[in-house]
Amino acid sequence: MQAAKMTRAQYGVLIAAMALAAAALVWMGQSPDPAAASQAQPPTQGHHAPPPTKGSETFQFTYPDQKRLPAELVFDPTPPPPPPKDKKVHEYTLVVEEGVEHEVAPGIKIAAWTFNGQVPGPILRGREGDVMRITLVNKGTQPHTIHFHGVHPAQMDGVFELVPPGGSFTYEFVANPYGVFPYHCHSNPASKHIHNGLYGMMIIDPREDRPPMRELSMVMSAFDLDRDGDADFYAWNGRAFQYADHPIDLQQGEPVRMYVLNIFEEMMAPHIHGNMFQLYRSGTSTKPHELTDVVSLGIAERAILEFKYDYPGPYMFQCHFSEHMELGLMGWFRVNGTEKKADASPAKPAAAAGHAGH
Ligand SMILES: [Cu+2]
Repeated sequence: MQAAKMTRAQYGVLIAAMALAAAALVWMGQSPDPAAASQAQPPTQGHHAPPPTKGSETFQFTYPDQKRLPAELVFDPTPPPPPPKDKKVHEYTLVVEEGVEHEVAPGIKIAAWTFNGQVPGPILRGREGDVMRITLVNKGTQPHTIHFHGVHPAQMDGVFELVPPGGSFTYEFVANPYGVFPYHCHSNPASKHIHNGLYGMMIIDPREDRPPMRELSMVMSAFDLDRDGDADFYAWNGRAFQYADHPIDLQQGEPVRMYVLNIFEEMMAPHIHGNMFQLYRSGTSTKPHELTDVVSLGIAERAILEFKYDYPGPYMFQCHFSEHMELGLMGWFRVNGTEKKADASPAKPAAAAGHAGH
């Protein structure tokens, strides 16, 4: 589907089609029938036209009662803290399951393949020079693996040693170098295993901690529900618009460190509004490479963004590819003033309607 060229009316058709497709997916446990989806009719609502997408201020400020993702489903963007320096072994267990219900947008549920029941998988954290010991338990019906980025022996690379259904395998390596890394299943076809949800972020801290800050981690991905090669939803941390429905509260002047990873097979361009950030490409340096407000990340690329807001108010953070933003890759920082506990909920703009994302 060429969602980029859609009118609002067509977007309504898309949502209806996706709802039907997702229902079929859940019921049948297999790919939905595109023919059935194409017969779906747009929802008949009280409005004369379907609401604009959540990527626009019009939606955010004009349709406050629009269906939102339940708060309990929101992916906590706070990574685990840096590990204590005397802890030399960092152990995790990742359980793979198939057919886990995952709500990618309000009411749109897919049968995901998951690490520990979630998309993306858990945020793993260790320290340079320490041992990472990660056990994969395969509760699925087909072989799975974990492939980590970073330096490690070939037999820990998660490509050749397929873990059979009912089996387990422990990956162990010395974390090297420090930085931000993806991990994902590498079982064939990897495109299917990754797309279905088997991916996550690993943070390796330098021996000397980075300066303490409020930390956020964000995995950028997308979901192509009918597998027609064109993604239907894009997301920060696995659910479209979740931080639009539930903004992230920050404090004026509070230093923030955001770990960002693009795991999808398109270019992404994370961008924060009303601010600039210090960019640490791949997180492999403690000295910033650049002061900017947007960075392009190809597939599997990642970065650390450090910033603080000088002024209170609502600020969008988004992927600068407009289609990605309009289909879910946007959210809000609600920057609270330090002087008094100001109500920083998004004020209704007088003339900003429709002027989103720039
Ligand atoms: Cu797999």
